[in-house]
Amino acid sequence: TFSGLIQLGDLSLPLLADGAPEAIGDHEFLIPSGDVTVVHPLGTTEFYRHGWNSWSPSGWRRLDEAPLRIYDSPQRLLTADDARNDTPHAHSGSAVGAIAVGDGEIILLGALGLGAPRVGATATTLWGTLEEAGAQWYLARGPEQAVFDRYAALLAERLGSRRRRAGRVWCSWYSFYEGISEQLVAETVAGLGDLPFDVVQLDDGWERSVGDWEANDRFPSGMAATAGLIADAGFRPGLWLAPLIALPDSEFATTRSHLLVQGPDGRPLVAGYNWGGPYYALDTTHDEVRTHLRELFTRVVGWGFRYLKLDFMYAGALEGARRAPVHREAAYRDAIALIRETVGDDVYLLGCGVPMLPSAGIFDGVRVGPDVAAFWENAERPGDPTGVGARNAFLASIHRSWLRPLFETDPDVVYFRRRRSLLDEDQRRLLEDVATVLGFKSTSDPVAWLTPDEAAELRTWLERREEVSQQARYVFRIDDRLVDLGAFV
Ligand code: 9PG
Repeated sequence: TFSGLIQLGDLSLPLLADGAPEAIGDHEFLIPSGDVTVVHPLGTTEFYRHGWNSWSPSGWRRLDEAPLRIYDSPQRLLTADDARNDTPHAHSGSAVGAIAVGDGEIILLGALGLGAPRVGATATTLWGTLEEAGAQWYLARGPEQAVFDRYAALLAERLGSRRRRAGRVWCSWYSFYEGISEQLVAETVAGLGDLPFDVVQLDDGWERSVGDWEANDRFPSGMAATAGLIADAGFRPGLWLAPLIALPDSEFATTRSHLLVQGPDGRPLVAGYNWGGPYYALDTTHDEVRTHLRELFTRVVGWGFRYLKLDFMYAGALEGARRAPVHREAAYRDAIALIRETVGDDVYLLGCGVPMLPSAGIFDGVRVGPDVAAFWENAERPGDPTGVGARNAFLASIHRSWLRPLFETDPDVVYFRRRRSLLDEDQRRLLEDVATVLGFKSTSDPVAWLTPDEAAELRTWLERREEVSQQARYVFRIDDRLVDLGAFV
C-alpha cells in the first residue's frame, strides 16, 4: 500500500492507494489497481458524476446538493444505472469522477479498464473502488476539457476505439413506436425521397417477441424483403435487436430457461423492466448461448441489415450466476466481441442501454442518454433523471461529449415536426444543436408529418457539415454561431 502526498498543481494532497503513483506528465499520474482515496481541501465543490449505462444520469452537482441519481424506484435503478453500486446518500458514479478546483480546472479520477469501477466524492475526499481488481487509475489536474480529453485518449489506447461513421439516420421509434409494419415502412421509405439519409433503421416492433428474433405477422414477406426494399431505395438497412434479453413468455425463455442468468433464488435473474413487466438475461458464458448469438447475427446480416442498434445490452453485464465465473463486465465484453466477430467490421453497431467503458473498441456508436420525447420535462417521474423527455436526454448527453474519441456519441433523435410535438422552438432547436455538437444526426419524423418548410429545414441540417469547437463546459461554436447550452442546464 501507498500513503503519501501527491502534487497536483498548487495542491499537495494526501493519497492512499494500493501502490505508489507514477507520474506520466505534469500533474498526471497512474495509480495501481485497487482502492484509491485522495484527500482534498475543496469542501462542497462541484462533482462530476458519470452514469454506468447509456440511460444513466451524468452531470455536475455541488456536493452540498442531493446526489445525481435515480430516486424512488428500485425497478428504474436496476434498468437504468448500476444498481449494485448505487450510493443513495453519497455522490458517486461509474468509472470516472471529477471535482471542480476553480478557474475552470478539475481533478479527475478515472479507471483505465473494466471491473465495475466506481468513483465518488465527499467534501474532503475523492475516492475510487473496483469490484474486481485489474484496471489502473488515472489521476490528473488541469483545465476541464483538456483533462477529459487526455483521459479519453488513454482509454482509447487501452480499450480501443472505432472510427466508422453512421452517417445520417432515420429511425422508426420516435414516430411509430411498436406500430411498424412492412407496409408502413414501405410508405415511409418512399416518402424520404432523395433526402440525404444514409441509414433507415427499423426499431422495436418487427420481432415475434423480445427473445424470439423472427419477423412477426406485420412483416409477412419476411425481414430480408424489408431490408431489400430499404437498400433498393438507396439507404443502408438498419435493425433494432435486444439480443441479450428475453421476455418471460418468449419461446426462448420458456424452452431454454437453462440459458438464462440466475438470481440468488435460483430463478432467472430479473434484469430489468419494460414492455409492462420484467425480462431476463441470457448467460453469454454458456456455449449454447454463444452458438445462438452466432446464428442470430449470421441470420440478421444474411437478411441484408448493415446497421444494428443493439439495445438493453447492460443486462449482459449484471451480477448473477453464470456458467463461467468471470466478472460481469468481462462477460459482457466477451459477448459483444463475439457479436462483432460474427458480423465483421463493415456492419455498424450502435449500442443502446450499454455500459460505457466495456463497449469501447467494439461498438461504432453508443447512445449516451435516456430516450428523447416530443416534450421537454417528464412531469410523471420528477425524481428520475432517466425518464423519457427532451430535457433529460439533453442533460445526460451533453455531459458525455468527452467520450467522442472512443465511439460516435448518439444523443438520440431530433424533431423537425411541429405537429405531434410539445417542444417549443428553443427546445427543438436545442436538440438540433446538441446532435450537431455530438456529431450524430438522426430523426424519426416521417416526411408525411412535415410541412414543406420543415422538410426543407431537415434537408439543410442533414446536408450541412459544421465546424464545431468547444469553448467552455456548455459553450460551443457551431460554424460562426456561438451556442450557450448552459441556459438549459
Ligand atoms: C424500443 C426502445 C427504443 C429506444 C431505446 C429503448 O430505462 N428504461 O426502462 C428504458 C426502457 C426503454 C428504453 C429506454 C430505457 O427504450 O432507448 O430508443 O429503441 O428501447 O423498445
